[in-house]
Amino acid sequence: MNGKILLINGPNMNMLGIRQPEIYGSDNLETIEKLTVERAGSRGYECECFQSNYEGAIIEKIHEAYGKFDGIVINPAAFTHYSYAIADAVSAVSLPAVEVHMSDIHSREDFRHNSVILPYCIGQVAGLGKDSYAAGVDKLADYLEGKSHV
Ligand code: CA2
Repeated sequence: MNGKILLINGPNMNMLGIRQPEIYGSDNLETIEKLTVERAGSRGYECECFQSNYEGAIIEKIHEAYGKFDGIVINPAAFTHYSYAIADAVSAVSLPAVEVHMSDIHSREDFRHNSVILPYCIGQVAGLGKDSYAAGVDKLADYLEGKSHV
């Protein structure tokens, strides 16, 4: 294996810390990426970070991950709820992926309750704020180390 994890953040995540801190907290994307890189490092993995507001760019990044990364931590943001194209990309590369959300999507608006991507992931972490990312890295690292068969 390559010892590498890919972190993907979807649309509007570049607005974190700028608007709606009551929902998503006051940390910005840069801080979240730094915390994720640190947690991955503590588990022995390099972590590359990618954010895009474009569905096609996210799909191409997932395709590029094939053969280069051991797994993916992804916050698909609003695409979580309707992008069958991103779901197909995750399925196509057959890499273990963990879906993460800062907010508890299950206690918000009805349209946020469902994820079309989760069926192709090994698990989901939601509602821990920025800590969802570290928990997502741990879930993925545990899976890669054979400690979990979720
Ligand atoms: O809780 C999460 O992490 C979400 O993936 C965040 C998405 C939302 O569409 C998902 O349902 C849950 C939103 C991304 C950030 O959007 C912002 C909106 C306003 C201000 C700052 C960020």
